[in-house]
Amino acid sequence: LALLPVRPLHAQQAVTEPASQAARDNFSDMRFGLFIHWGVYSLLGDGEWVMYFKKIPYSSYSRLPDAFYPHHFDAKAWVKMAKDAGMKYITITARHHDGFSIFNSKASAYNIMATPYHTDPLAELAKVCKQEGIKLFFYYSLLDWGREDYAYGSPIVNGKPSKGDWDHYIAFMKAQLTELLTNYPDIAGIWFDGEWDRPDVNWHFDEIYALIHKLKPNALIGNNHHHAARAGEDFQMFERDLPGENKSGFSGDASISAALPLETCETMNNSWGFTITDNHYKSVRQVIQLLVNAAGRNANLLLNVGPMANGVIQPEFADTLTAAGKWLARYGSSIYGTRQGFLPPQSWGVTTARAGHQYVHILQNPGVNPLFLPGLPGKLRKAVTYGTELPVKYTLVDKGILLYLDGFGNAGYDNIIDLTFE
Ligand code: H79
Repeated sequence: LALLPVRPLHAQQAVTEPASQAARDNFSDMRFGLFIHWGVYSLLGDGEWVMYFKKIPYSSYSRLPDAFYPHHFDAKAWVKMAKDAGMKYITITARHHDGFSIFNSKASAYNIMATPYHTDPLAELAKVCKQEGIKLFFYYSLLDWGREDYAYGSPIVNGKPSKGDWDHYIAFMKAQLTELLTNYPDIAGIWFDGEWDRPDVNWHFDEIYALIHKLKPNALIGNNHHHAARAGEDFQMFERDLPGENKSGFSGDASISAALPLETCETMNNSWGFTITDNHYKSVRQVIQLLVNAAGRNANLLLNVGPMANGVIQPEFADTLTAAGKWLARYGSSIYGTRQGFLPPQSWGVTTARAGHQYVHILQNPGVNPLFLPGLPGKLRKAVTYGTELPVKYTLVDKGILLYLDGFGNAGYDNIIDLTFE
């Protein structure tokens, strides 16, 4: 009798068990997070791509760690800022494309312990996040401009290395991810970026994702590869686009995965890493509308700041975030824990839904009064303006509702109608 063929053991081990639905739901419920880009590039004040765009040879760039001493770094201050902004999680760059690890790593000497600071800021941040009930995610670059095994093919590395060692690079990343998931035991997930640099290689994501979920079954995995989500990924992100948009040019291939939590990442100005010349600060109105527009598309907003090398988050960011936090303290239940409401995004705004409520966010004057909303999702019990609880005049019609938008303000983010259903 012939034996039935069996799958080799190593292939079985690589099967990815996704994080639980509850972990994914909790992620969506948070709706607002702080993205932090911080590394030795912050010293140069020209963004995290400075090595690439200024064609800085790796041999020169790698002098930067010797000058990195963030004497004002205060994890408590960062976490407090995030909490005051109404944010529920933080995603910070553990290692960006320049290859510098801002954490204590045995797998690479090019890390924070090689700086005069000689202290792991991620350990401190993880401790404070846990104390304060903020979830912490690590951004992790797949692309590396400096390592020989990666063999980045650009003049910035003093000529293309003659040969890479891809297996070695994959093993290196697994070693670092193991550090990140075990040395910071409460880590909530990994945010990958940079895959688009090498479409020609096998990234071994089956093994990498399986490793992450083996070490921490409910760590959420996202990968900013600009395509539809792949097996083993727990959330889908859109860089500088709301789901369905493609302003960035990155989201063209990213059909929306209805099954997964969504996240839009944007930044407070036009830069990720600290950029001294970038004063294109988003206004409070822009930030709140971005958050509302994301929630109305079923997405979280991961909003970035690039702290200065000294560890300070500039007041132009912090003040706006504080104002957004004041808005959330008042209107948060129309955002946290919601999902896209009964209407898809409209020219005038969006709807969000939670526990018997539909929140109609009027972000700009619809130009018509009354406003017709088609297809109510149930029997309406009452309609009030959110916050004041004053009744909103309405007429139920055959196929929906006419809402009379009388006495509405012009701020563009505080006209919310709370519809309660039986
Ligand atoms: O971490 C932040 C950025 O550094 C990283 N993702 C966010 C969250 C990122 N920025 N850009 N990209 C990823 C893709 C960049 C592609 C390009 Fe280029 C950089 C297009 C033009 C410059 C490299 C050089 C690829 C094509 C030319």
